[in-house]
Amino acid sequence: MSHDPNCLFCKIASGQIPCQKVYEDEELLAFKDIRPAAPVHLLIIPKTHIVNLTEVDAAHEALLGRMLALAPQLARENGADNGFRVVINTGPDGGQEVYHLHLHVMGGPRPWKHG
Ligand code: DGP
Repeated sequence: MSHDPNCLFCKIASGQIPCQKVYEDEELLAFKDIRPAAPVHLLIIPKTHIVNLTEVDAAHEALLGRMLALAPQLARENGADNGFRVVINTGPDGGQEVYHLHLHVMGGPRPWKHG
C-alpha cells in the first residue's frame, strides 16, 4: 500500500483528516464530496496512493473494476436511485484538483449545479 504523507486523500484514507464516510473496505474508501455539484456527490478512492489514470497499469485493473462496480450500490444507498454520473478528472486539462485517483459519483434530482 503506497502512502504520500502530503496527499489530502491519503490523509483522509488514514483517518488523519475526517470525512463523511459512506463505505470502507480493505482497498477502498468512499465519502461525501465537500463541494457537492449534485444532490448526491460521492468520491470513491483507492486507499493506496495512485496519482491518476495516467499512472494506472495492468496491476490496477481489478482495483479500478471494484471502484466502478461499487458506484451503483453507493448511488442507490445514498439516494441517487434514478441514475447517476461517474467522472474521473485526470491531469490539469482534465480539471483534476486533488492528485489522488478518485471516482466522482453524482446523482439525485436535477437540475444540478454542473449538470
Ligand atoms: P477533482 O477536480 O476531480 O480533483 O475533484 C476533487 C474533489 O475533491 C472536489 O470535488 C472537492 C473534493 N474535495 C477537496 N477537498 C476535500 C476534502 O477535504 N474533503 C472532501 N470530502 N472532499 C474534498
